[in-house]
Amino acid sequence: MSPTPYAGLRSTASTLIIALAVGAAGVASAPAAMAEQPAYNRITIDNNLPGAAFVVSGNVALLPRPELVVSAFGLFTFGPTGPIIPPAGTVNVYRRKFVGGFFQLEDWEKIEIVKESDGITFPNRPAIADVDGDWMPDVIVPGGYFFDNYTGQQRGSLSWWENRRNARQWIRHDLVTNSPFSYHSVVLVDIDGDHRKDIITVAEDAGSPSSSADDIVELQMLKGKGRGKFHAPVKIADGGGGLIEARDVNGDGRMDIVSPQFFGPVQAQPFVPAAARDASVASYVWFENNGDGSFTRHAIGTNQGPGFTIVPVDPLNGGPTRWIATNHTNPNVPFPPFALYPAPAVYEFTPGPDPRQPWAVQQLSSAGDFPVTGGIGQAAPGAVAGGDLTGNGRLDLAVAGDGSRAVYWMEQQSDGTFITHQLPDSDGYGQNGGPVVQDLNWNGKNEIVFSSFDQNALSIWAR
Ligand SMILES: [Ca+2]
Ligand SMILES: [Ca+2]
Ligand SMILES: [Ca+2]
Ligand SMILES: [Ca+2]
Repeated sequence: MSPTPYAGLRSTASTLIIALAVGAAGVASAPAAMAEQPAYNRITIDNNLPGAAFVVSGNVALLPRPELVVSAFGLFTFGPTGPIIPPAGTVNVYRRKFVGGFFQLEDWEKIEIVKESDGITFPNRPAIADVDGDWMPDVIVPGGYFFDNYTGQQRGSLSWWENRRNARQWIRHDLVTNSPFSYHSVVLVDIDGDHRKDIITVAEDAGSPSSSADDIVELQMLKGKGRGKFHAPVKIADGGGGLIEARDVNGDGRMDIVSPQFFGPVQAQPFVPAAARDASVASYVWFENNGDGSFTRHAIGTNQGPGFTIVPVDPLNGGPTRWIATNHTNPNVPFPPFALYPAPAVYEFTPGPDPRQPWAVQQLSSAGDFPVTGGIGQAAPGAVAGGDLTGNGRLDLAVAGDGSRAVYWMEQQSDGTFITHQLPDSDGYGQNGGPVVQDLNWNGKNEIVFSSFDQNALSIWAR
């Protein structure tokens, strides 16, 4: 549980204090670099983004080049009982400027989508999608802090922001306001096959920071009416959490939902005998779309501790989707359940012939790749993204350290194993949002984008 921006996702009130107090302490060195390691340079495109949180990319404005959409929680202040959650954050789109006939990675124009005056508490991972069907991508913003309800506040929200004037003007549309739940991610997909896109999300109320028994986590659907209108959210299954993905996992033509689990029963995973671990205590799950409005939750992996993310990566040269996952743990904490979780790791999951059975798992990272700074409240790693970073046609990974206060990339070797490298100039660049792996400047090489809550920054690593 680290207080990242994503952070916000996994922190407790007490841990947040510690985390913020610890700040950017020392970070152990990553393993030695390989001879062929590309030399990355860090380019900071915003060094004044208080509470920098999530980063996504997409083609928001006309011209086929990607923009960055970035959320930020705002400025934290400190009261007698610890940090005070900022009441309002921001969401901005960064578009590259055309300077001297070139698009340079250094030159970006920042346009506000969600302003502080809009009063959105903890804008989490934005989703870029055409909500109203006018062919212009819009931005959906899930919001809220998962311990809010426990402290008597109900500031969870879902809103979408209509793209006007080629991403220069954004019209607010509220879907959910003043919710006791927090929302961290959404997918816009026609889940029920009526040819209207629906919103699927996970609602989380983490209750008391000191108890996982009172957590309420449920998969919710906002059924689409068309033209950007939706019904109120309804619960369609128990569990899941955090950052969800939509894929047709079992190939039956119906879209399913894949999710990590962090809050709730999974926190007691070590106390459940391995053979008895079902989907409720699984680190990662998928929700099978039964086609009749019901969803069945299946375990993907049941031995990784609290899950942070699981993402589909489409291979570069065809072949099946690769599922890459991270847990979120801290071996520094000497007492259970924390001490019993597996160490911070990046995993790959591969479904067997029956994806309803737990998937084969392989650990891609090595012991000690993501050293955590600090005790309870800190955890690693964070989110992960895939892409070829070396230009040799093999899939590599970018990994947020989060409570391991740096950013990393994992280089795939010819034998399929991975070697983890810390990106240069990232000591203390902790509690990261992103990564985005994309060729932003069309030079044939992928860049890596991370934000840092610790440094209030948004940076690109380029080579
Ligand atoms: Ca639109
Ligand atoms: Ca629908
Ligand atoms: Ca399916
Ligand atoms: Ca590039």
